[in-house]
Amino acid sequence: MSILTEISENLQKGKAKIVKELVMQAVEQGYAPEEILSKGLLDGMNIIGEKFKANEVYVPEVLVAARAMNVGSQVLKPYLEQAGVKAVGRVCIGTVQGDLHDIGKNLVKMMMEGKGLEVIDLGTDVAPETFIQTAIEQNCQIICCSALLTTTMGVMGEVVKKAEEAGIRDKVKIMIGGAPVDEAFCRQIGADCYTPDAASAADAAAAFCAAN
Ligand code: B1M
Repeated sequence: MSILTEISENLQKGKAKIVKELVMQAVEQGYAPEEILSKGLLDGMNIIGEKFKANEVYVPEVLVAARAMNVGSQVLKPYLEQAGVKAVGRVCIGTVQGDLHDIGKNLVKMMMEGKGLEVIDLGTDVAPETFIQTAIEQNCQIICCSALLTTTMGVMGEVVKKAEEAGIRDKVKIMIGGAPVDEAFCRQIGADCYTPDAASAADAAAAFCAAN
């Protein structure tokens, strides 16, 4: 069994300590950090997601797998960052109000930092006003919103509205993402950019900051 498969399987079992050790070993063996992330950690998390959907596993199993995912991601973080260049811009990121899912948001943050962006992490359950206030006070070029629930994705539209009301809409880009979100929704709420995954979000943000 390859070490990436071992990472995936141990993540699914929620074995955070073993996942941490295996990720370190994979780095030492010369696997690219992006490959460890996608074929090890993300693969395991996707399988858990499918099992959760099919009621084959329940919230506690998902939680321990998520913790193992975060522990493994933390090990990879400096290696992903090594590929980055000096800060090309500043963004704030958060999971929108009512939504506590933060694994995808943390990955986006990590990838953006890997691209040399300074990222202010507002955490989860972030009110639209907090995104706007942070963007103004911290002079952010981009507000990044993540949502995983169909019941919370609408909050992203509120962020766009509040940015308009605060008079910063022409100064700050609004990027959105998360499983229930797509390009059509992005256009519908008047946000600037939808990307389907963390890597393309980081590319889009870095490109925007470099051009402005
Ligand atoms: Co939740 N959950 N969950 N959950 N959970 C989902 C999202 C769900 C699809 C599961 C299902 O039913 N099949 C479902 C939503 C259904 C819907 O809305 N249509 C769901 C539900 C219903 C719930 C609860 C309501 C369950 C309950 O209590 N009855 C509850 C809600 C709590 C709340 O938020 N208020 C809940 C709770 C939880 C846990 C706490 C147990 C846990 C979260 C732990 C944590 O995040 N710390 C959890 C998990 C882990 C999931 C699943 C299994 C996995 C989500 C995940 O982390 N995926 C998920 C099922 C699934 O997705 N298959 C599910 C991995 C992550 C890397 O992907 O976040 O999509 P994702 O990020 C991707 C892209 O979307 C993108 O980049 C990442 C990859 O590169 N991306 C962006 C994300 N943000 C971006 C921003 C960008 C750009 C790209 O630009 C700014």
